[in-house]
Amino acid sequence: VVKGWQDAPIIDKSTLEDDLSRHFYYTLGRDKVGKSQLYLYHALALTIRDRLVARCRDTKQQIHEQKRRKTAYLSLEFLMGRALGNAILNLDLDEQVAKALQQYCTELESVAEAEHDAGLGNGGLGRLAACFLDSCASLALPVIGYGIRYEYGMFNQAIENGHQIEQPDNWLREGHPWELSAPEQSKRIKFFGHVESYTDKQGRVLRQWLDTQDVLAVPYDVPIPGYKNDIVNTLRLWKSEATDEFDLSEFNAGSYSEAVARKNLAEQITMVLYPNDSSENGKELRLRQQYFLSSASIQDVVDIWVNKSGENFDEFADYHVFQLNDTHPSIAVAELMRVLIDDYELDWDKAWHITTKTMAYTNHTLLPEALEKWSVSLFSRLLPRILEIIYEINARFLADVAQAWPGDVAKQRVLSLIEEGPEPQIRMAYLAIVGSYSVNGVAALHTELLKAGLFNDFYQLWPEKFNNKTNGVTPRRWLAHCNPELTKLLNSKIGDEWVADFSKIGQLRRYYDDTEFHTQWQDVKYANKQRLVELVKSRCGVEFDATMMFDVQVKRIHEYKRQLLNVLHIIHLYDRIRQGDTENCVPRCVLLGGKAAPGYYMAKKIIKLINNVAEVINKDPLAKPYLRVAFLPNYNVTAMETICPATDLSEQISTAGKEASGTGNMKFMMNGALTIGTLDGANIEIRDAVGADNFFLFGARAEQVDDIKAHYNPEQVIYQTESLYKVMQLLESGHFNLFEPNLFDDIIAAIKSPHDPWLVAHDFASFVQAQEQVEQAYLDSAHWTRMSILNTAASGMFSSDRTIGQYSDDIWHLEPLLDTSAQ
Ligand code: 26R
Repeated sequence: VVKGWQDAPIIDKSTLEDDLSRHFYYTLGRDKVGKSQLYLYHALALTIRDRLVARCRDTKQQIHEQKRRKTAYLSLEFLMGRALGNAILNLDLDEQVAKALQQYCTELESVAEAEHDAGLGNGGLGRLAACFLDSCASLALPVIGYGIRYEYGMFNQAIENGHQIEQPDNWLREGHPWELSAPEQSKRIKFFGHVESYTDKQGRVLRQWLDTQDVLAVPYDVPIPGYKNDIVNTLRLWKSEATDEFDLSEFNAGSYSEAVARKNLAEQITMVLYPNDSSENGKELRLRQQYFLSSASIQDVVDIWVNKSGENFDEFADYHVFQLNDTHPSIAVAELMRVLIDDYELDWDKAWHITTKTMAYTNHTLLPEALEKWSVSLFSRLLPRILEIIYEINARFLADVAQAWPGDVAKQRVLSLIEEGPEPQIRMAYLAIVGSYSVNGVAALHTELLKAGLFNDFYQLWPEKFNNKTNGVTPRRWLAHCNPELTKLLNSKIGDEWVADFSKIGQLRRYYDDTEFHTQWQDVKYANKQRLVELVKSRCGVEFDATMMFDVQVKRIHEYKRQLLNVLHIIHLYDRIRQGDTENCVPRCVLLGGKAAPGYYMAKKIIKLINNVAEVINKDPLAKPYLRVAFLPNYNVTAMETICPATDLSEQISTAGKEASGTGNMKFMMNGALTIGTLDGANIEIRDAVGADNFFLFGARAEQVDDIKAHYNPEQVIYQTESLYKVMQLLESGHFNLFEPNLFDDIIAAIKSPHDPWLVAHDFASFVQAQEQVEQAYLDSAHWTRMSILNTAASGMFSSDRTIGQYSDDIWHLEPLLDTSAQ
């Protein structure tokens, strides 16, 4: 503490109104004439940020003064969505904010609309990271998120003539009021160059990485408030910038302007998020992003350690964990080795001991095409020193393999970090497993499949490394914030403790048969459906009706998620209506939404099919009373906040064994939707929690899939299943592409192919049957309401607070910080 320095002034609730007007009129320089929701939003965000910054400083101080063990959560994606509503909820400022906004004749709901989503992620994996940050802060755990500050996040999806059009997401254009940059803590990141040996003063031969082209990593800190506990953690996002060095030859040749212009290359690294969540494509810029994030974050953690404890690393592993969110940042394993060996001159064994005591890896997918591999030749050019280290890790690892399987050369080949072939590749998942003390899957089935299949050899070698951490979602954003009406109702019955301790939601069971409560429950759902009706009307131009059943599938478009199966069912319903078979028909509105990776041909075709089918059905007056279909463009976090509270039926229909966990399934459940689903990912645990009677199960099981594939004959299945036969007839007749001949030929062929890995035709009949059970159940509204209540009541274990508690207990071993809110 420097004497004579003024302490930060206290900011509190009583000054919120004044702060808002100060920021509006002075920080932003606006006035009544220039009034706009955008500037009000910015002024409010700055007002809230002031309160976050103060607590963030205190939280950091606590971590540093007390020399705390902490976790660095490394992720290429953080799908944060909007921050304002969440911050107001967690800081308990609702009433203050409402009052302050009255002065401007407006309300929070309308001001909040001005905020752009921070869409720095593709889907499940990125949103999980965001839920985890909320839970870590709410549980007062010292966890810092490290990610990339992409200039352009996930693309905006427009639909033109039924096709997906990608538009850039310039989310920073109007400014990002939540972040604070700290340029003085920038890191240098090395690329290219070559490696040489040298001999140090003690005569040891060491390696140095020379003639590199360096890039600066500049940190931008985003505050992460805990729920009503005065803890504010940090999400540190790195932006790439050029160093001030010029290429000397260019400079001397008088090409000053060209030399300055070349600085752009450095800035490209963090320009855009790769919108791929399906197949890995090996682009050099993506590898640069991965190393950039890993190196900056490792350096940051090590710098903080050295500043406090000096260059002694004996206790480093007692105070640090690096959690790797999939293999994307797995190069951190080699980078930590490099920093310890090259920068701090530790010997290999010591460095390896520290690395394998601090790294932990989470796997998020079993799909072989999504497993990352990087070509050795690319590595040797871009990161020559890192490649050397990976070779050395591999040599030592293969010696262990030889010990475990004596004389088995084939084992060494299949387990090698380097896949041999015409273009040798580095297997990033293997690097992550070898370098980590913990390897976890994201749902029980997923972890079992990892152990039995993909990673079986590693499981035999190191069974103790493997563990499961079933995903969860934060009940703050996904219930308290997005469903205020239900929150009010819940609070009136069981109090509000469930927001901080979601295991308490189970108390709701007491009311599952209370008829007065049923009416209230139904009223809330109806009001939420009304909000979704508005959204669908304005975004899709389709008229939904809140008295009908809302059947929803929103998620990335992928063949394994089987939006196609959903479409076939919609066509089946339409066919029934046209045949006059409407006696037991429950009127329904079907909503689909999701983005396709720009290079994923089939996924884009599926979007077009959904839109064409929707158009035919929606303009048929015969269908109108029974069936309406919409595709919501640009599905994102904010859209989900309106969608999940309004959903009756949640579609979780992936081919069994393919969806690692799913997290949308949990958001729907919390908000009282019933699930129709396969025994896949966390669906299994959802069904176990709520009971088989309250879940609509269908389809092949994971362990049956291989057998079915061995004798699969979809043409025969179609021929033998009348309903499917009719659906395929309609589709093949061109009914949904009258003026676009052959448009859906590839989709038809995929369904009919004996090699269809997703078994769409196989599961159709079973799906239709389960949908008929849904109709039966929905017709009895008291029965449906009971099941709906039970779903919310049984969702306690799907809070990410539970998940993070387990990460902390089993992997991280963190102690909670002091809750200072009472003081
Ligand atoms: C390598 C690159 C192309 C890439 C592959 C896959 C980039 C991004 C992904 C995203 C994957 C890993 C993903 O989002 N997986 C999802 O993770 C969720 C959180 O664990 C799960 O709920 C979900 O089942 C899984 O698909």
